Amino acid sequence: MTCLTFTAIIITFFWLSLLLLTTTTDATKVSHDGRAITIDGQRRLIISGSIHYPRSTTKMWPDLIKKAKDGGIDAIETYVFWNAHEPFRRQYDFSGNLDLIRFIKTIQDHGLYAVLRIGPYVCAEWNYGGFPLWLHNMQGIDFLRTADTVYMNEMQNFTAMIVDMVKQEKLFASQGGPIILAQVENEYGNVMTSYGDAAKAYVDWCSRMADSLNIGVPWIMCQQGDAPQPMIDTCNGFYCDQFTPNNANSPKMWTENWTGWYKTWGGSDPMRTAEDLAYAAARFFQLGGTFQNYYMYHGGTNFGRTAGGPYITTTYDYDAPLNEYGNLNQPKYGHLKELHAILHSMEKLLTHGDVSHQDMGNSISVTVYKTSDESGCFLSNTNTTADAMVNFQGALYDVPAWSVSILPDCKNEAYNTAKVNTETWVMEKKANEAEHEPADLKWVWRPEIIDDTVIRGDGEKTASKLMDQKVVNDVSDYLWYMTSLNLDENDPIWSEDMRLRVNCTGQVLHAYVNGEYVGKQHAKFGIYNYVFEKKIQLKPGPNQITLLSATVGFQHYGAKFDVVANGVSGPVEIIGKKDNIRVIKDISSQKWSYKAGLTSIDRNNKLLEVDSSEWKAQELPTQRKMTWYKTTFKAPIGRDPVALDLEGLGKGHAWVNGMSIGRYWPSNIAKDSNCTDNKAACDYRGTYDNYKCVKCGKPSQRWYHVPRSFLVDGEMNELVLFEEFGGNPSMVNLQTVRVGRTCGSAYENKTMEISCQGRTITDVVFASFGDVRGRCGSFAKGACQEKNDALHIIKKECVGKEKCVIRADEGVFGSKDCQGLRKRLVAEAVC
Ligand SMILES: *[C@@H]1O[C@H](CO)[C@@H](O)[C@H](O)[C@H]1NC(C)=O
Ligand SMILES: *[C@@H]1O[C@H](CO)[C@@H](O)[C@H](O)[C@H]1NC(C)=O
Ligand SMILES: *[C@@H]1O[C@H](CO)[C@@H](O)[C@H](O)[C@H]1NC(C)=O
Ligand SMILES: *[C@@H]1O[C@H](CO)[C@@H](O)[C@H](O)[C@H]1NC(C)=O
Ligand SMILES: *[C@@H]1O[C@H](CO)[C@@H](O)[C@H](O)[C@H]1NC(C)=O
Ligand SMILES: CC(=O)N[C@H]1CO[C@H](CO)[C@@H](O)[C@@H]1O
Repeated sequence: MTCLTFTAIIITFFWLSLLLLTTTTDATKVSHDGRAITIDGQRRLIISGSIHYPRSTTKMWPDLIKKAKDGGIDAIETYVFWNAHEPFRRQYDFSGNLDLIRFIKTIQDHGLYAVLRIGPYVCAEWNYGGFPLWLHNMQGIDFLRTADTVYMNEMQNFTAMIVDMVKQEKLFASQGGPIILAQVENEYGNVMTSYGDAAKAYVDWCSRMADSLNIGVPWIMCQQGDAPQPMIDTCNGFYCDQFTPNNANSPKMWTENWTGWYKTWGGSDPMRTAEDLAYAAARFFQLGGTFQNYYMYHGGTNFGRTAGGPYITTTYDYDAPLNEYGNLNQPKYGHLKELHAILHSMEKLLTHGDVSHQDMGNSISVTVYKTSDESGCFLSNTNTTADAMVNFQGALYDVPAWSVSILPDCKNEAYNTAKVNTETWVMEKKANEAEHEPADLKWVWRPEIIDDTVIRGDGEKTASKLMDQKVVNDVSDYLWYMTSLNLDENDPIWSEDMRLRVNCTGQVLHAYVNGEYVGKQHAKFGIYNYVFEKKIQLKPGPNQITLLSATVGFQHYGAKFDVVANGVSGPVEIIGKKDNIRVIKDISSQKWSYKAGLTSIDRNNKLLEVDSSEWKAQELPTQRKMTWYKTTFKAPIGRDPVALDLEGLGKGHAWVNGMSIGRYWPSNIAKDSNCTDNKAACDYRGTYDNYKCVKCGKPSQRWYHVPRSFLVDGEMNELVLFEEFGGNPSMVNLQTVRVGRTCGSAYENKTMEISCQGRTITDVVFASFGDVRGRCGSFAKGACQEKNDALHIIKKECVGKEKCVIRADEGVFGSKDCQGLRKRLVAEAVC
């Protein structure tokens, strides 16, 4: 061996080992045992939060993810939205807020893990559950989500393509990326019995197909009690403490912890208290859970036509820890942040410790986690009304009803889910300081051109039957159904009293006869079929009958939801009445012609240019149907998020600088019998459901988020509205959303923080230390009170500052008449 070769070998060896070293150190090995997900062999306690990338903007992503990280979140979970990425078969869109790779890289840049729920059926209150409509319309397809070869081929094609894209960017943990888990299908277990034997074959196929994609990290299937190995079955729900996975080797994982609930048009505003959400999470970890995901951590906005339902609103706020605008939803955010810090501090114990449960009666139970060198305890009180003093290992602990106390050392209470030590922010909407709105908004208008449809009945295609809106129209919410009815006075239905009756499964129907508007009707949320019936005037000879059906999001959930009818399903009938006898003529199978969409919207719901001469400034109409309105405005000064107040309008769609901010429908008022005006007023105790704490009596949605990135500072911005029902734009205005008041709260010996999101505290209007009653906005001193002037102390400490922190210290405030009452320091400040 010569020296030269020897050196060459050494050098080669050096480079080779360097190469090996870089590839091996980058890769993370994700696996699991029956206790937890393991990362590089270590069991981990993982708290995850859902943020769906298309429900915000690329500009918002870094801030949302950073806030999630600061809130103690370890992983960001998202679905992948098939119909957004492949709107037309094999034509893909990953631009703007659909840039999935950029979203995952943003998560990676913040040092968080990612959970990729590919589905590609996603539910998610998303239009058609994420399925593209072309899939439904493919030749030879029967049902989606079952062992149907046409469907399975397409599903595999999309799933494999997403996996390939992600692999190419090395984003799976096995490649050094942030993705630790992936999901195939979604809550199929809830509906599978409706698909018969094919269902089991489909689940097995999903599992094999996913497994064959070799992603190097575990796959999960949520709500799938029979998930085949190696798929991990996981739980979704408001509570998952009682859940047991289907395999001893699968950890207890909660993939959807509903932080609140979604809102529907005509529905009320759902709220879930911070105390109850923290209770659900703490109970889950008390009873052996090690992976939990908040659905949603940031809900965001259903821009464009992405809302499903039917009837899901444009806002998808979800009462999540980060609100629709990206602001902290306090106290929920802060109260959970504290919980996360304590759970993380107990990671080793919760993932390795021996567990013992002790039932102490009257719904009190104690759980001890113990390793050779430490122990940690949970004291829970699941009684819905009775607070308890729990005598545990010689000490007394105050555990309120429906709460969990965590004692990381089994001695000191570090956290109780019902004792909130985080401030409550009351958000306010502020007028646009850049101009005097609404007076400064100069509107122009133009009618939607409808003569061709309502007078002439001109369509783009014809059929001798009524067609489903999914089949004809995937370009907008609107489909025109037009037919000509020839009548003579000898026709059996000819009479003084003739009516048009239409069976509908679309959400809204407008009817015209011979160019005259007959009326409209819409269904209520949860009711998919309704009958439209109105008196009409017909004439001898041809009569033009025109129906306009409008959808408000396609169904996204339920067994075989994909074939639920949408549109004028029929029959369409003319009813005549002679001598009190009704004669019915079914005109469903006449020749109908169809026209989809509106004149100036393209197939992606984008606005087309309209000649400026078509817009009129004179005689601005109000309460006029099918009307376009346009105005320009100056962007509100500053960086606070912007909301568009659409009070006064009926129903329609809004665009800012050509970008859709979604459907609007402020005339739809929330009617509900189970109302609580204020979240603080709603009792956190007892099992939560989506009817429990709701706000009613107002428009379901009056304000619409206009992302800052849609606006141009210092220049005029354009707002365009398509008003379908008729409304009055004179009250429309822009506002900014920010903290208006804050109410600090801290139990004895905890610290109270009040802050104004970067602005200064201008006044303190209430302060007390004792058993304070009421809630933020209406506090009152209790029977037990402070001795010293709390208001004075806090004013001195806080006014003029951005933030102040004060300990609820008996030594500072003093107290009288408290005999064992639970004391807290409370202050209400104005920003
Ligand atoms: C998806 O189908 C197309 C043909 O329509 C094919 O070219 C492509 O390779 C398929 N992609 C995957 C990932 O299977
Ligand atoms: C809750 O506590 C009350 C009062 O102590 C008691 O009457 C009730 O039975 C308890 N409920 C449960 C489910 O333990
Ligand atoms: C029309 O709708 C009504 C109400 O949903 C229903 O009772 C009736 O059966 C429907 N008619 C047909 C022919 O579907
Ligand atoms: C009120 O709440 C109950 C359940 O608590 C629910 O069954 C009912 O439908 C709700 N009423 C309305 C109008 O939503
Ligand atoms: C607060 O701290 C004081 C002094 O350490 C102690 O005497 C008191 O019991 C504590 N109160 C509570 C509710 O923990
Ligand atoms: C079974 C069930 O209700 N699943 C729901 C879980 O929450 C998501 C998001 O709210 C819904 O899409 C599912 O329908």
